[in-house]
Amino acid sequence: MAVTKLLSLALFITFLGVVNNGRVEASHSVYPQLQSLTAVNVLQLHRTGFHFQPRKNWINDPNAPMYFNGIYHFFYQYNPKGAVWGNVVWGHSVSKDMVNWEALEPPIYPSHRFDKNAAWSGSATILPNNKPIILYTGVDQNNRQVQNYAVPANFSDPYLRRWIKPARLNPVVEPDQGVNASAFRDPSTAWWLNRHWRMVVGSKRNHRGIAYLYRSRDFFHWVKAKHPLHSAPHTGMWECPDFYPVLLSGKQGLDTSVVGKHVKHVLKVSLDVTRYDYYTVGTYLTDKDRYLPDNTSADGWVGLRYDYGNFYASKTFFDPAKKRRVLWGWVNESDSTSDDVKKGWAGIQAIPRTVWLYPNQRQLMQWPIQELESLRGKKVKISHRKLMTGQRIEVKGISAAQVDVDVTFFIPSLDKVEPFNPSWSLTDAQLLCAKKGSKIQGGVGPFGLLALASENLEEYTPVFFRIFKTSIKHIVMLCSDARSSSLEDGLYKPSFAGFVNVDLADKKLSLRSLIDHSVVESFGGGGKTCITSRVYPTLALLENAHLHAFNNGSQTIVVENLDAWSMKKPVTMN
Ligand code: DQQ
Repeated sequence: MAVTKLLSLALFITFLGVVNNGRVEASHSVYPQLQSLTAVNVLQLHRTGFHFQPRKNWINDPNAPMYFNGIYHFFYQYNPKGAVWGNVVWGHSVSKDMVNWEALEPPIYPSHRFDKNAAWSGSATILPNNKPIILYTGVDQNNRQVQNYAVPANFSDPYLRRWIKPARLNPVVEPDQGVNASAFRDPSTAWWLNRHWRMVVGSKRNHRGIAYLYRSRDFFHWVKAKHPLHSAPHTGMWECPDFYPVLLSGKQGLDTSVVGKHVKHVLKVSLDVTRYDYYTVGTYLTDKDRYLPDNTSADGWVGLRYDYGNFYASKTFFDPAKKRRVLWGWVNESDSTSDDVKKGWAGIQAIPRTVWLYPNQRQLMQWPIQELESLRGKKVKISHRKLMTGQRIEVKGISAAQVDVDVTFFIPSLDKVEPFNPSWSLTDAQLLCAKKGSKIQGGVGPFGLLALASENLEEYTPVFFRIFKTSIKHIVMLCSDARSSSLEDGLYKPSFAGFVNVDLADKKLSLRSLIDHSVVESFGGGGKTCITSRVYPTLALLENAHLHAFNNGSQTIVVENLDAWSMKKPVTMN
């Protein structure tokens, strides 16, 4: 798409996001007549088995994930009255393993002049005396977006059920002159440096996306820095900025305040224009208090994504118990609003993922938290099986609608790899996936998994690789193609895709997919490229769902090893 076209699209969508029905709002679609339509029945059909979701109603952004005294806390944007966005309060669930969850009462909701019109997204910081504090966006009585704080009412309650928002100091940050008061939200976790706390708030000026930087000595009085931490032209509103250090090598996570030569920094922004999450890897110039992405890391929608599918408004936190950084992301529905209302629920969270820097220091790696494996039940294994052109191997003996499958493919020969046409875009794998799909025969590939397949393949979601070559290297594409996922019309069925940066020296490619009734969450190349698709089969349901490995390339592929586990449901899920 030409840049000018993109810009006008940005303008248009951003405009839609600011004013709708005369109210200031985030850029979620607003259906006033549906917002408070209480669900009579909660339809179970496409509900997930092991993904986080509340019992009913709408859920969006993850908020303030944190670990405190042996308990993981997870907050989220939640409509307690209906299955579409609106009436948003903070839901709250607690867990000892991020697999089993117990829902508590919403602790943060509009109640004061500084959040009279909404209580939107925010983040937690653990103060040095081991006291958690939350910063969140309130929409105040004048419809301005302001930043407020909330603290636990009673630290001896292990679940931190009640939170208070002291009226004396709130709001702690107001939009000053020059800041767009209807695009000023989602405070990050704060970090401590040179005797000051620092945090960023997402914003935009015209089409420039901005992460405004604020400093404070006491967490209650914040001063805006002269320069933002970072900004980028033509990227539109930056929602939910997240800024954190990653070790140069190793999987261990770091506290958000760590700086030094042994780390790089990551800045993630959720681009309102495209509704995907993008990150850059770079350097935090602490003397200038600015972040500089590496020249291998592009800002904006040509840049790296956490997930090339349905994944937005994500947030990480440092888990001191397991010394890891954990990523949460919201996975919205791809069905229609009327379907959501019928279902009585909408939105899930992706499985929490451990994130770390890949040794080439240019991208992150992501992998489902280890605790998920506690839900693995019956296991099936397939080893050293050839997949000739057009062949499929069915993975039998597991419940294919609720399964964790991890496969390593071996590519005997790369001689017949298809040339990469220079006219194809290297920044838009989705377009290429749409063009090539899972059936058009290539040289090496398409090969991969057919998830949620009906018996006669009327429905299936292929997650697969296709390999191309230029004169200098191989290009590996991972697709998660929802176009044949359901016989139902009128659904959003995108052919999501991303490139996987691997050199194929060992001629192996791995793929893990978490398949859970209406979600297929995939990790290619050991977590280099992730894609989450929402799908709504009509036939491939429960015991009528099937799982296959397939190869539609002209070259034989070997399933070197495939492990599949039927997944149990958590004992408690909200
Ligand atoms: N959702 C929240 C906002 C945020 C947006 C409102 C991102 O704080 O910018 O529900 O999905």
